[in-house]
Amino acid sequence: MRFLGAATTTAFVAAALPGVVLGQCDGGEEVVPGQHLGTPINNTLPVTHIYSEVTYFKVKDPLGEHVCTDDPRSDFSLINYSSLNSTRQRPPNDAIQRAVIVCHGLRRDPQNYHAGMVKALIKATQSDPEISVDTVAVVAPFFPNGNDRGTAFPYFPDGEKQADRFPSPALVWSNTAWAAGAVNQYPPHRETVASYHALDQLLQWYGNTTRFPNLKQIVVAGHSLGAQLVQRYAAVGYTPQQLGLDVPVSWWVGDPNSMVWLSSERPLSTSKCPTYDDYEAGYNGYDTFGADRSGPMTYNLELVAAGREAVRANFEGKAINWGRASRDKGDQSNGDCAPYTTGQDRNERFYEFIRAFPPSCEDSSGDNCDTVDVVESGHNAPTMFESEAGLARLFRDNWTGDGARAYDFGYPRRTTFDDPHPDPAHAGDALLHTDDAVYAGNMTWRGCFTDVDNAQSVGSLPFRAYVGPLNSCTHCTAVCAQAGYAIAGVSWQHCYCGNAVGSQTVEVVSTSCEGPCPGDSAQICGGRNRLTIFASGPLRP
Ligand SMILES: *[C@@H]1O[C@H](CO)[C@@H](O)[C@H](O)[C@H]1NC(C)=O
Ligand SMILES: *[C@@H]1O[C@H](CO)[C@@H](O)[C@H](O)[C@H]1NC(C)=O
Ligand SMILES: *[C@@H]1O[C@H](CO)[C@@H](O)[C@H](O)[C@H]1NC(C)=O
Ligand SMILES: *[C@@H]1O[C@H](CO)[C@@H](O)[C@H](O)[C@H]1NC(C)=O
Ligand SMILES: *[C@@H]1O[C@H](CO)[C@@H](O)[C@H](O)[C@H]1NC(C)=O
Ligand SMILES: CC(=O)N[C@H]1CO[C@H](CO)[C@@H](O)[C@@H]1O
Repeated sequence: MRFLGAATTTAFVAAALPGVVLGQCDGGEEVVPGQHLGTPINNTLPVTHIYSEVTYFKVKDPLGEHVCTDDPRSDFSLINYSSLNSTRQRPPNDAIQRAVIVCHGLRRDPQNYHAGMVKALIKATQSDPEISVDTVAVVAPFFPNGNDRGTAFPYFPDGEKQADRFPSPALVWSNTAWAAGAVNQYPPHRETVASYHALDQLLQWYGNTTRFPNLKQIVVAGHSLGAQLVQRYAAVGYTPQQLGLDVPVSWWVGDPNSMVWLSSERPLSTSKCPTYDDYEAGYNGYDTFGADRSGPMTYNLELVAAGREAVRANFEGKAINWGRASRDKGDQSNGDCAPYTTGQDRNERFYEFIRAFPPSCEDSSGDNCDTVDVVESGHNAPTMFESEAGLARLFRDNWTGDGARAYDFGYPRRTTFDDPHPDPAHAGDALLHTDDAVYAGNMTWRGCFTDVDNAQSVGSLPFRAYVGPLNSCTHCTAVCAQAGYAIAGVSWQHCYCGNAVGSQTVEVVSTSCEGPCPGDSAQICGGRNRLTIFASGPLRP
């Protein structure tokens, strides 16, 4: 992802050991999240926008195990980037009409996500002056890992015990485990706070109309790995009702690399991936997730124990706003085979997910209306936030509390199931990449299909007719028909024929087949590991 430029920072590594003792608070009162300023954490984190500041949010240990330093305010502390108002002061609570919580991606750069979101907010201001830094609270929580030591939180390399090396109350997670809700790794021996718990407490902080009397809507947004966090959190997270929130929450999920699957079925072959259903891809082993690195999962074990249908119902009860970048065909699975069982790249995985678990906007109250927006963009968070679709979901929808929300953005649609909140102005539009022609042998277009890839081991069509620069749909169907086959498949220079597709072959979204044919650039000849298929009868006998 391109962002506003990497901020350079000088590492903060304290020279001397501080006089702090971590332990159970003696007779300490119960900590209430945000009850007072979180304990400040020494750091050298950059601030990348004039309307941003680094602040600290006190997080309550869900199991009641407090962290005490000699700072009387101490308990777990989550670094959050908060927004300032137009006079660069903390806005008064009663001015806030909306809270947007934005989760950073793999690079753990909340300063850039905060700046990107504030930039989008300022863009929204241009057409609606009420929506501004004076009325919207943007907060970017930081989920640091050990690599951020000395920059995001103090580190004393000479400390004898781990507690001496990591003495601060900063919540720190192992590697990328925060994106799947694992418990914290530091402070050491206090490994009980799931990143999902920290998000719950942010929601409870804002979703309280005694504190924020004019708040109408909370949005939890994430792009890329931040979107994985948001999707997994929406799936297993407590409902706004369970959290006692007074205002609705919507979830903006932009371009995740993978998603937690809500059943044990997968659309593509699982034969190459025995671990395909393990958490964080499915829910096998949820309760021990992260135990090898910090502590086992502590979050909402009851829901997962109740089974997939219960998790699915929990997810489907929430308002999910999907943001899908049209040109994002990236993949960052880093050797993990599980994502490939749901698609070969982010584009396919997204459409397979919504095919399996269709978004809907049928609820008449509109409170849990899902939307799907296709945005002309690559894998780029600021572009997604600043698009018309982004501005609607992040800031405008239900701005006044009257329930108004924009229709889905991005036509023509890719599939029949990606339009949960259809724009009536586009009713009846043809889908992208459909082909109505009748080819040789009475073959017609059937769509885009998988072939051998990271998931599939069996080829899709048995006979390779030719490989050549003259390949086109017209030519390949003619050759296959003449040879007596009922099915033809094209992929770039390759032409395949058969009478049935292979056992592992499945149809995928049409945008996986976008390559112009070498012999006729007006026709589409498949894509990477993907075939455009034509047939005169059924694909399987
Ligand atoms: C932060 O660092 C300063 C200077 O090194 C030190 O005096 C102070 O006690 C530290 N505060 C915390 C909360 O660690
Ligand atoms: C900005 O915040 C300050 C301090 O809370 C407040 O007094 C002021 O009215 C706010 N400005 C605007 C324009 O809302
Ligand atoms: C809501 O906010 C008020 C005012 O800050 C506080 O007294 C109250 O405890 C909060 N309620 C909950 C459930 O946290
Ligand atoms: C809009 O916001 C109001 C006020 O928070 C809430 O009562 C209502 O349910 C929301 N409507 C929708 C459709 O989200
Ligand atoms: C061609 O296929 C269509 C259905 O796709 C069928 O109705 C028609 O009879 C077929 N024509 C021939 C000549 O087989
Ligand atoms: C809760 C939240 O997102 N923002 C908090 C960040 O930290 C500051 C200072 O502790 C609080 O005032 C904000 O409310």
